Amino acid sequence: MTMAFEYDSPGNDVGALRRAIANKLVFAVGKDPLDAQPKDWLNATFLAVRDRLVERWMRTSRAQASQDARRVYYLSMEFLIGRALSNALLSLDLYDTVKEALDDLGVNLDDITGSEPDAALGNGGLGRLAACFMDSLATLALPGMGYGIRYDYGMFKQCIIGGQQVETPDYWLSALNVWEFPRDEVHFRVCFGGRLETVNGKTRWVDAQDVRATAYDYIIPGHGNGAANTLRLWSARASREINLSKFNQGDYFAAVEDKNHSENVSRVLYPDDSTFSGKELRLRQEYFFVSASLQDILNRFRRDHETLGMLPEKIAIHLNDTHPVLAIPELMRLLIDEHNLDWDTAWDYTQRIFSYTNHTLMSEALETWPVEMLGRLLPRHLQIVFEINECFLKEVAAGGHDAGFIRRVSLIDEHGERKVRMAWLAVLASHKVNGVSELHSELMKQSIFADFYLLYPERFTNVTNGITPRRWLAQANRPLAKLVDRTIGQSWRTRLDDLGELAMQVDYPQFVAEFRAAKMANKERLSNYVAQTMGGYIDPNALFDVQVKRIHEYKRQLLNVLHVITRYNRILKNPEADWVPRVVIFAGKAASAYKMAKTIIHLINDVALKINTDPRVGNLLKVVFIPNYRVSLAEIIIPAADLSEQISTAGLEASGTGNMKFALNGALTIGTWDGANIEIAEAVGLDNIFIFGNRADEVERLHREGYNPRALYEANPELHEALTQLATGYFTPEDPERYRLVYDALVNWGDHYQLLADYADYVATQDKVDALWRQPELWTQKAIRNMAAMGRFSSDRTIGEYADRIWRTSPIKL
Ligand code: 26V
Repeated sequence: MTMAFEYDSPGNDVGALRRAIANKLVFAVGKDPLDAQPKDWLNATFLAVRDRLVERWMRTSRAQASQDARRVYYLSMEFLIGRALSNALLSLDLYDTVKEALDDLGVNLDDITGSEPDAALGNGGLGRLAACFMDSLATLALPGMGYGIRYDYGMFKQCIIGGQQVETPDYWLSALNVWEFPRDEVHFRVCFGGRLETVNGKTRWVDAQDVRATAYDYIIPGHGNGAANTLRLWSARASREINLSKFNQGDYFAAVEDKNHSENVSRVLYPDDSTFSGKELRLRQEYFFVSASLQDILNRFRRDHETLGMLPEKIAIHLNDTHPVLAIPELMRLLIDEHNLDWDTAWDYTQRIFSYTNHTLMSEALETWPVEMLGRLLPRHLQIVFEINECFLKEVAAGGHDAGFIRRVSLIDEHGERKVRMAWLAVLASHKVNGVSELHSELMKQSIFADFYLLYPERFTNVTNGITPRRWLAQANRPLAKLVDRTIGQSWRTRLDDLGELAMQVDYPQFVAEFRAAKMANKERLSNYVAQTMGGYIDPNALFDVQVKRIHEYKRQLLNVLHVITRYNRILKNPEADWVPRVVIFAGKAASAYKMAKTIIHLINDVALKINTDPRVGNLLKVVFIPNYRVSLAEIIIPAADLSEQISTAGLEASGTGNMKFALNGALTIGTWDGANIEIAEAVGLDNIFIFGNRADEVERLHREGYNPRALYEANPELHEALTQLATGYFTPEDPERYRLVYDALVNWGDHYQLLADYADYVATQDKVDALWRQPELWTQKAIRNMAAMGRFSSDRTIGEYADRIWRTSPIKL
């Protein structure tokens, strides 16, 4: 006879949590409270909080299985999650309770949350978007999960030494990794290499080498809805611990080397989101996680269904950019080779299952894998891609298209070394393809996918990005969140449109004053952070002008620097004038091989050093480069911003999501007519945002018809002065040539990102910013209007659109 399965549901009052944390510290962490370090308290608290999520998690899994709703699988090489503890506490509404429980134990919650490492398994916008999407999927109780890679090393840590970026590895997995559940029993073989054999008309992939993908599960809590979803990340294990024959021959190191080699697949995140480099290890990573995920998905489906007949009704697989596109030939292979479906059925299923999001139009980031490499590593997949291409090109030819068109749409680029065009494959195999802002989705149809748009216009759509208000307001900005709660209640956390009610508050001086006080508290917090980590004082009364994002030429941190230099020159010429004191804040990482991006960091620091130590300037202008930008640092910087710099060359920033985070936290935007800036401008009204510069069509026209940056340089005295200072080593007399190439790139080599074309308008618009800052009431009213208009930019709205229009799935009942 079996006993009834009984366990203790954990309690949620202060006493229960205090005992739970104490128990975890002693019995799970194994520490005497007298010796416990902050890290030990963090782990104990983690484990206690995690217990409060597990029931929801199990209930959600069961509900998903029993209701047999269509499940969404979000495939992404990157999930830039950040810290988990505060987020979990907020989702359970246990923040204050746990704080009190820890207080009773003599421990400060904010001290220990600060010692949690970020899960930095992503580069920037694309990875952070995936993390916001996981939060919204769970909060909307949608049946779905994320799949990715459990990198041993995440995004590198950035130090600034002598003004320059130095990278160090980010080993984020500590010995006791309390947030993940290792699932040793969930593992799949992933094969590489080998050759193809045909037996009785059936293709077999033989003599391959394999690695084992092992699952690690992460709980993604829904906000206040009792749901919790799963993020499953794969880690590589050697399929044999050591090579026994080598071991027996006495070559211990060679034996262990093999193991290392296969486990290297999940070792490290590629820390570059600017250029595609075609490294074989990267291709292995892509296939590794895609193959394991698809085997897992099909396994789960077959557990609950007799046949594969319902597969396309019951699952949707989303491709976050082209990085997981090998999922397409992998699904075809599994359906045909392992499950005996015929080609046409497999292709029909594939097209109904997949959808794809494009995140960039920049040609240097587009993935194209050499046919030679694909054939060597994944011979069966290459064969399938060739076959898809053959069917497709036949159809295109039958449609009467000419040879030029056929060459352009072919999945194989035949210029020089033959390459597979992954974006083409994604579009061809998906029923829906979306861009991430209105403008980007339009440009996508007119530029890279113009030919495919002609063939399949109904496939193309837009889903504008969004951000989770839980992390980016409730968690990051407690002073402002509390004010909003007091004023309109808490519903905005899951219905961000409710912030609209704040608009009327602009007429209530009490609210306006409290809004300003919240901003001031956040600026003081940032000022303290800067003092503690870098030394040096920044005055919270100054205007905080902030540009934080990856360093990339198209994002134009250099344009910002040109404005800083201009402002410095103006102050020196007229030190007694009534200047608006500003602190210009930068942060962001440069890809390690991206020379110009690294030079820009160096320049910012050199300019900062000169300006910050110039007694003639004093507090009128300070420049700060805050090292090691990451999610947890963004949570400190963004709430403290007065001005948000979103100044990419129009047409080049697909959406931007930082722009939304700043506006939600009561900063005003200075930005170009690009990406989601446009939709933000439409939401807040042109009176409440600073737009400048050429629009995408004008940028494109200048590009086509020729553009003369030198003429602009010669015609504008302030621009001339700033650029000459760069060229002649004004900021670095000890090394006068240091920025000569920067000058050349702008003045002599065509200024590819058209900084000089926008310079004058940018500087004039910065003057308008100053003018508004002198009217603090008006400034704050506009900031409030910005915040009030951010409803549309919740990732709940974004995910709702994906669910309705692309995945065709709906929430489960809990
Ligand atoms: C690209 C590459 C290129 C090759 C190797 C590795 C690698 C890794 C990541 C990427 C992603 C580049 C695309 C990207 O991050 N796009 C950003 O996506 C955001 C979310 O949609 C959007 O807000 C940003 O505007 C867009 O730049």
